[in-house]
Amino acid sequence: MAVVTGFDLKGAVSDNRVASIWKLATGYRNVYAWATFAMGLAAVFKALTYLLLRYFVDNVLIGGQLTQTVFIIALGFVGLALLEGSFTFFSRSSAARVAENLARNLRDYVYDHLMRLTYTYHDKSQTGELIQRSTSDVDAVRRFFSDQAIMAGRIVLLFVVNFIALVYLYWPLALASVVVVPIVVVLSVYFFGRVSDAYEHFQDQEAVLSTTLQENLSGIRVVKAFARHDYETDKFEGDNWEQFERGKRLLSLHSVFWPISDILCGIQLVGGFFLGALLAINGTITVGTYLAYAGMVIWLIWPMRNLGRLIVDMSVGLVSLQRVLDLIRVDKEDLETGSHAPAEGVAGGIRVENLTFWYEEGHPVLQDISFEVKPGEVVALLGSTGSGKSSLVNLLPRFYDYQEGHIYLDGVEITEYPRHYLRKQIGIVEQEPFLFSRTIRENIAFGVGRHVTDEEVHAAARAAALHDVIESFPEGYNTLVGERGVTLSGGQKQRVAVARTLLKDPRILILDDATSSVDTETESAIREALGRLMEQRTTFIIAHRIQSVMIADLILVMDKGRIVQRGTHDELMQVDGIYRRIYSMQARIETDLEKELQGV
Ligand code: DCP
Ligand code: MG
Repeated sequence: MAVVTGFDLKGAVSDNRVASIWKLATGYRNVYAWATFAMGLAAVFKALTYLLLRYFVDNVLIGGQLTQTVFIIALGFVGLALLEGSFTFFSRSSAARVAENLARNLRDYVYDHLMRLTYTYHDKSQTGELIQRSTSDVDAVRRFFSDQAIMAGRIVLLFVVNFIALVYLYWPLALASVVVVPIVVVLSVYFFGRVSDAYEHFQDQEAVLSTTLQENLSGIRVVKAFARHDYETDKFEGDNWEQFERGKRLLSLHSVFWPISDILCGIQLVGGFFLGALLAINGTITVGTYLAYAGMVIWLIWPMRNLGRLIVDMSVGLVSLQRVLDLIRVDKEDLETGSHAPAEGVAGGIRVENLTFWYEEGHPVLQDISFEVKPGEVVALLGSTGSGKSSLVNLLPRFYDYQEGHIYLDGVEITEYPRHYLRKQIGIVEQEPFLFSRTIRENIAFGVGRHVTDEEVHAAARAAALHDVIESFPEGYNTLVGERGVTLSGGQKQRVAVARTLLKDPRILILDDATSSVDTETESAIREALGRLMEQRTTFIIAHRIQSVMIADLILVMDKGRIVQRGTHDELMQVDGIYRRIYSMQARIETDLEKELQGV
């Protein structure tokens, strides 16, 4: 299973971002601790280099004793440089590796989480927004853990170590060298807030842009058919312009902040050099101390300069982290929990009692539905568009949860079954089938969690009256289907979806308008093939043609979320009602058509 083990991010969701980061780093904290330690050592070796420099200048150079100590000191410089370099390298590379791992896990987790969110959540959310959170935001989080976390450690350690070393050199000079620190900190914190807001705005707009783009690309046919290019292009330009404005605002914040912080740090550096020189000239400190100071103070200013950059970058990382956590916060579907999961599968008897269901409170789409099907029987649902047929069958695999009443499968309420189990037992041909940009074979074999042979795939395709069509393609079963299957016709797509469900071999089969896009002849071919396949399984058929529903053991005629008529074809033909009206209408159209054809 694709679930990332030991990485339950749900636990990392906290209102406190620091707590979230701490939890996210679970399992990686040791490496970070080592990286920090190594970085601290590197900083110490750097400071030691300057102390050695002081010794060299004061005791060797000025003392004028050019003996073999010079070589020892030279070796000391090389050794310290090597040590500093190795520890810096070790620290950075281990942190980067860990951050890549963390980001990979996070990406897997977010993807897995997206796949497991409820239908209701996906109904309401925009694809572009979700894509952005799982790509660009996750990447910003990665940068947070690889660059910024390490940078934070480096800044703190370099500052602390060099400050201590400076205090050791000559403490009044050390104090004089950190005068601007409070100003830089206050400034950084102020800009942190401003940049966070600006970046959040920027990301929100980027999500709007990706959603517009994604919708227009999937709906390109509609845009073209209604000649709405200009309108849609203008709309995109408007959104893009807004994105540009927000990006500009973000950049202008940066362009104000950097010069200010650079000027402050520059003044501090020059002031320190100057003060140190004065002290050296009047003999308060030695020349060696001055040189050591000049070297170290650069590494004291460096953290100060980078503190601002770090804080600003971090605000970006933290905003993205928040956006990712907000997504993770959404409850996913519980696929596994459930007390009833008989290993031998289900028989397929279904009883619905006083069922009421709504998507939005106060607007029930199904009301007071009751009926019963024995295992292996066929139920047909007939009714006007929007009467709730798809909604009713979508409750069976628990895509949505009903509010009132009961649905029993083999006498056990379906809420007792784990969703995963239930969905293995039920095969559904969706009203608007979706095909992946993979080969036809892969699309047909999609729902089967095991290796399938060519014979099995061909048998399923034959049953869906599709085999000959596929064979006529130059690439046969290896023909690639474009996104949303644009290279196939509507009827061909439907038949791929039928084949896919048949191959899954479910106990309960749901055909939601599965033959709406195929001609009458093909439909009867599929019906014949399905007739054999439906024999041992409970089947729900939603169809508009009487021929497709008349074979059913039970026909339910629906209107506005209620069952208004029920019975077999013969029973329903006895009474004056919607069913008989639809029948005679369709029969009339057909005889008219026949007459016309004969007249030709
Ligand atoms: N509905 C909704 N949210 C959804 C799906 C549907 O609010 N995610 C609403 C739209 C309709 C009502 O529920 O008002 C019933 O929709 P169905 O899809 O169940 O209707 P049918 O399947 O009967 O219609 P059709 O024959 O057009 O497929
Ligand atoms: Mg429908």
